[in-house]
Amino acid sequence: MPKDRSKRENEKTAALDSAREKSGDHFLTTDQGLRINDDQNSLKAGARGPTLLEDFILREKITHFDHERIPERVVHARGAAAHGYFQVYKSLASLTRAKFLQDPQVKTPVFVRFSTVAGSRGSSDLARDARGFAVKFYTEEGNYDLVGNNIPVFFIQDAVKFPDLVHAVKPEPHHEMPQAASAHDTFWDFISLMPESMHMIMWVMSDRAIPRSFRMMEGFGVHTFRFVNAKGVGRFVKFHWKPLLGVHSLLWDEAQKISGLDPDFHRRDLWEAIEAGQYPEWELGVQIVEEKDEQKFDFDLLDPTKLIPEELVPVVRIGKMTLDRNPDNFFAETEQVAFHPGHLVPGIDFTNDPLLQGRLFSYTDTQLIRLGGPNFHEIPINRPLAPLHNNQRDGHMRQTINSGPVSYQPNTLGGGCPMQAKADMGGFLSYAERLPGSKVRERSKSFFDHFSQAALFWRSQSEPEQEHLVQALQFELGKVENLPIRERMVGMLSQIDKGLAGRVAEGLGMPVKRIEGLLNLSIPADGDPKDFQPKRAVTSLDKSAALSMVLAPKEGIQTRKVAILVADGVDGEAVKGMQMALVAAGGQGKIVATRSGSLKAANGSELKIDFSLLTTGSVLFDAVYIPGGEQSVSALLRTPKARMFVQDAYLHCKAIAATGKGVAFFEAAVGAAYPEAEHGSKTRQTPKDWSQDSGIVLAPDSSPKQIAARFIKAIEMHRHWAREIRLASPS
Ligand code: HDD
Repeated sequence: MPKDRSKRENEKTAALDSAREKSGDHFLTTDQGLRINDDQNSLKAGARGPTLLEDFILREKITHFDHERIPERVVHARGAAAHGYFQVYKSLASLTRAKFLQDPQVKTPVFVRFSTVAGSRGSSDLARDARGFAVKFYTEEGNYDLVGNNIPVFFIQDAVKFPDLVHAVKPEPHHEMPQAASAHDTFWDFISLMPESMHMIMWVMSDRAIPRSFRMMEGFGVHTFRFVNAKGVGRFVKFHWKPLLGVHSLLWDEAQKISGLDPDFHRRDLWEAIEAGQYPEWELGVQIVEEKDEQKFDFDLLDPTKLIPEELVPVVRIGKMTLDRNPDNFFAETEQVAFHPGHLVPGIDFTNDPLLQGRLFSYTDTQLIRLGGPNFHEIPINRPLAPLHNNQRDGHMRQTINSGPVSYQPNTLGGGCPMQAKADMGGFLSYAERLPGSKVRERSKSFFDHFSQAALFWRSQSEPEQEHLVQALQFELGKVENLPIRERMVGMLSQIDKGLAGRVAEGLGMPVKRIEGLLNLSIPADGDPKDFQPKRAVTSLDKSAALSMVLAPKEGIQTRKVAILVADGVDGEAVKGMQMALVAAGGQGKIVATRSGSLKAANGSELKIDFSLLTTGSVLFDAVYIPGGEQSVSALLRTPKARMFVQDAYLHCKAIAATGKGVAFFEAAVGAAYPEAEHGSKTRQTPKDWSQDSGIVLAPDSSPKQIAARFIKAIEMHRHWAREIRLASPS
């Protein structure tokens, strides 16, 4: 915590303490306010006798404890959240009448919860999974919830399939395994029979499903929504959140190791960034499509398995969200917050996307069981800032004391209040869409192209991203025990791209078999299956650069965490010099040593150790620096965990710098472990050979000052993928 911040906190605590002292507020009480005289012993018949039923203090305490848990969310159970605010850049009056999107001076408070989908509350943050990205805007017209994910499409097209999807991905019911993982038979059994899920599968098998942090992932509203302006003119809109720190991910090997070292990695990262004043920021972007253009795409705007490529409709950034305050209490806020895609404000409306329509039922229903009744809107985190007036009354845990006899409408006894509000008084008017059609249980024919955008995603990935996707599919399908499921999946992948299917199949040691007539239960009973078979992938685009993380522009090293690997006798000036350079560039240099406590540098100065090798690994950092110092380097050389630390960072394609004798350590640790890294040669020659390895900055005769700029540039790239490609195919 910065110094002035902790001083302020201390002053606040002291003031609170003295206020409490005066009011007697510091005494322990029962829930009825009775001051408790002894909280260490229950009431007994004699010091060695039985406990008495009369002990109402014991009973109250234990009863409350017994009821502390509420049902966890059926999906998105594991999450972390923060408070902040949103500000629009300029008025969007021409597009929407939503008040919070009119005035750049207005700061609308928000509460944002990030989550994984499949795992339980106590599962690891590092699961391969979509991440929930749910934002509650407390606007003056009522709460607006944008309940999205970090992936712009979804597995299924119709909400009626949601329970099946979730049953398939959750732990298998007979033995409750595996936790927070899709790599098992029931998930892939379901998916291999659901061609519509293929686009989403490409995303969840990509590195997007293992983000570096919540702060470095995009968010998407997924469905096409509607903006409606004051004149009642509607336009289609897709929502995007663009993180100002860029979009970055982990490698699967890292995710697995971090799960052991720090399963709270994402939660901790968000918490610590906010405590350190490094407030995470996202820009809200919109893609706008005029109503007349609804049919101009080669996909259906109402189909949630499709995105609108940014090359076809650009994302316009309309405002910024900043998260600047951690919750005070996890349960009261993060656990009890209740989101709902149907929490709308005037100026924003739904479309007929059948996934969205089904969601509109599910979210209220789930809060009734999770939060215990219809009054969950009165829980502080869910309370709108806008005043509430209606005739809803009573029910479990009602907080509001409504006065007077009138709880109906129309009335005269209450002066006609509360009254309906006309549109110009802020009343919500549903968009008056014309709805031709008969009542049918049917999927629109325009929803049946399941492979074009999956193929677009695959083609748009860079070489390393494609390789990671192949490896993820090999991992997941490799865990599937039923071979026909694997076969069906590989056959399905071959509809996206034959090369992709071939590579996955090779790892699984099986051939790619064509699946005749894809099983697709969404074809109507009287429909001719031929009419509903997915067409050959056609799209007006060959590639979409926006779909690749590797190709995205990289800017700065703000908040990136660099490990400075040291032992006693380290070159103290080098440590300080690098720390200063990193901090000046917005990053952090943390001292990682062979033990905890503090250590003595060669110049006699004392350095506080931030992390010990006993509890950390380079997977928790973005880059590594090894300073010189004879004694420090020889201690590191004798420590297998220190060698592994740098080897891992190398394998994970991170930036690594070394100065002085630190270079010899790097050479000994990495050169010995990966001799093939040196451009195919099996024998190492001189240290300067490494200079061809982008991301490796070695300077035996230089100070950190001389190499800091180069190192910082290397960290900015996030990863140096050429290394991975070379390691995978030594010549
Ligand atoms: Fe959902 C929670 C996002 C489809 C039913 N969903 C939930 C959360 C997020 C999403 C971020 C967690 C909110 C929080 O942090 O409390 N859900 C999505 C997205 C979807 C989607 C982006 C597709 C575009 N969801 C979806 C469907 C259904 C649900 C089709 C049911 C028909 N979702 C729920 C739920 C949850 C939920 C059961 C569980 C806990 C909760 O609502 O409050 O109602």
